[in-house]
Amino acid sequence: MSKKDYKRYLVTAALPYANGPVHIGHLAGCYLPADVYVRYLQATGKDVLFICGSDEHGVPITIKAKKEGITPQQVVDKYDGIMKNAFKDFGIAFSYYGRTSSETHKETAQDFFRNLYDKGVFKEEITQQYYDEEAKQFLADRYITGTCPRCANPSAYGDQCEKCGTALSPTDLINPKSALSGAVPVLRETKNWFLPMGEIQQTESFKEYIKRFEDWKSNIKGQCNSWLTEGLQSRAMTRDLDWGVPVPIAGADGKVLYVWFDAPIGYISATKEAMLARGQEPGASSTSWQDWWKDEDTALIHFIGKDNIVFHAIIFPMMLMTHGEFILPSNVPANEFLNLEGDKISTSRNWAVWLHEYLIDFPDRQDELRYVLTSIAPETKDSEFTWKDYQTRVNSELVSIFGNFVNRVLVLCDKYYQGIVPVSKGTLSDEKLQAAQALCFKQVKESIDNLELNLSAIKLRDAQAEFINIARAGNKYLADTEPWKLIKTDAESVQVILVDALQICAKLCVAAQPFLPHTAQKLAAMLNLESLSWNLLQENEIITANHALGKAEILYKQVEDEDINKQLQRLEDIKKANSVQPPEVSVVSELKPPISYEDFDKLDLRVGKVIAAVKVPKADKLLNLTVDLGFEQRTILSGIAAYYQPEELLGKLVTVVVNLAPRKIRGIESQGMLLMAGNDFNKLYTVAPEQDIELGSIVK
Ligand code: B3M
Ligand code: ZN
Repeated sequence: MSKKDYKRYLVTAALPYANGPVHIGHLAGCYLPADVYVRYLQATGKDVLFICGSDEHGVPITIKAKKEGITPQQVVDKYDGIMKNAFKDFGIAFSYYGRTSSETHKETAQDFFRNLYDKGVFKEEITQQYYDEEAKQFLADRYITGTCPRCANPSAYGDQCEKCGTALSPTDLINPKSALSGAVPVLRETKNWFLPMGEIQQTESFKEYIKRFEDWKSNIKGQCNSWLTEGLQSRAMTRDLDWGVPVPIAGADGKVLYVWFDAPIGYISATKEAMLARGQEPGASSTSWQDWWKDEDTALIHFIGKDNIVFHAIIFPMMLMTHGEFILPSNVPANEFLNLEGDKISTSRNWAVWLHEYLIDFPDRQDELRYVLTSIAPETKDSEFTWKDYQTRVNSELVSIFGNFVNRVLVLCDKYYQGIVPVSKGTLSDEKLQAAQALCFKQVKESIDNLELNLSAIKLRDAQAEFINIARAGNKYLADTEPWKLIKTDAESVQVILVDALQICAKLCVAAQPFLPHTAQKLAAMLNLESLSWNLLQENEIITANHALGKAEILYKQVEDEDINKQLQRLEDIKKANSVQPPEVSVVSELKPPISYEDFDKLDLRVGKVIAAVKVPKADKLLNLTVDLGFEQRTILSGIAAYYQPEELLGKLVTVVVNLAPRKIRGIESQGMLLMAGNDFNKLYTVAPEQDIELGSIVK
């Protein structure tokens, strides 16, 4: 970030679409890093507001509603609750979680739009859009399906073909159809309001703003620079749709704000609501929402996933900038994607670990998942979650290092001192013990320094690794000094060692807060600590003599093989279910012009049987078939290698055009042609009589 010390920190996490539950990819990519960072800022005594909420507009929600046969409002009501609870369960401690369907949001977004409109920022443009005359509405890109011009996939969408990945415009589709009514849509003129991003890109204030990218993560810089180099295009900030915030100007009936115009304003409206709620708390300080959004002493930090980069790093700042009263983001930490067991996480394919389901199988083990997800956070590149790795990290790091260290210290203190912290004499008797102590302190101090550094640079993976290093140093200290043996010969030194170890436990408790908030609470109770201020990390003595410790408890349970096998089995079942492909929607190809009976009668069609089949070398489409026609055997080359393995054809009855002039292909003479049924891009099937009849029979 450009400035070191801000007066306050406004941290936002992308508003998730309220059309599905939350999975580990969401958590790892955005909400967990935001939460870790916020908890760190709070522990250091910073004034922080952590804002999120449900994004309740946009086409995906209307599509979900159609699919489930309910209204968009019912969809968002359902998922808003589910998402909110999942976040809460995992300790994602938003100061406020709003909804973009709220009245405050509608007003805020409309005011914002009107402000830009009055300033003449938008360009009005008339464009041609598909319109469904039966459903009487314009169609969003996602509402138009048709055949992909690239790969002939018959169910491509107006914005993208999911089969070949090509980005499309609705007018690229062959045989476009409305997903609402099935009708063939017609092009109609419509007026919309565009943000002239190309022009804004040229302004001095924008050029000044993008200097900030220099300090940001390289994925942001990379994506933004490639957009900027290509030159930005104007983008419509209004849409012809009936679900969203109505466009608040005359002549815009039936139009709503573009979801990416209204959603980021959701951060502002949620801040307003948060301040309203805070103002009603007894004895609350009177912070206004404007302090958070309009004072240069506020750091505005947007945590997002990489698919949201351009909206947060370019479009929203352009909106804020043209409005003029708002601060611009100080940082936009974007993460890459998390994969699951070798495959992309996908809601539609149910390829995910859902947060609410995880908690059913692993009750009260939120911190274990938080820990693993931070360890593998996709901070600089895509990363992967596997259950095996989950098990290894929990068992060998949380259980064996951190949990084990804390437990040994507390159990020994209970055993030797009945849980009352002894007076430490401060010096160890023997040189070897002194060396172990010095080494431990050195390692702990280094780790704490790095931890702080990494946290403020938002390198949370490294920071968490430093946290574990503190426990590792503590563990080593115990292993090197063996207080359980020493107690018989040198009880005074044992007091020193265990008091040292207790200070390390207390530091771990403080340092655990951002990453493992549930553990930190538990441990604070075990150590009977009241304050967990981050400053304590720099203190030599956090726990003083005669302090009464709480009851020791096991922090983490071992993850057993059967725990993860169950999860792997579940994924295996999903994979199986997914591999059963639903039948593809077929398109009726255009009919050919009529022919006379005489023309048809010229064809000589006969029943034959495939008696040999081999691939044609270096021709991946061709099979070389020997077909028995009863009266003779023929060699026929057929372009069906993509649909049949040679051996599948052996013994099959087929229909052959026997009077087609022979043709040489790849040096082999093909003496006829097989009839096949189907669409080339899908699957072709042989055509045969329904009974095993005499070879050479006429087909007519
Ligand atoms: N709802 C996209 C998403 O959930 C979008 C983010 C809005 S942030 C203002 O990935
Ligand atoms: Zn395609």
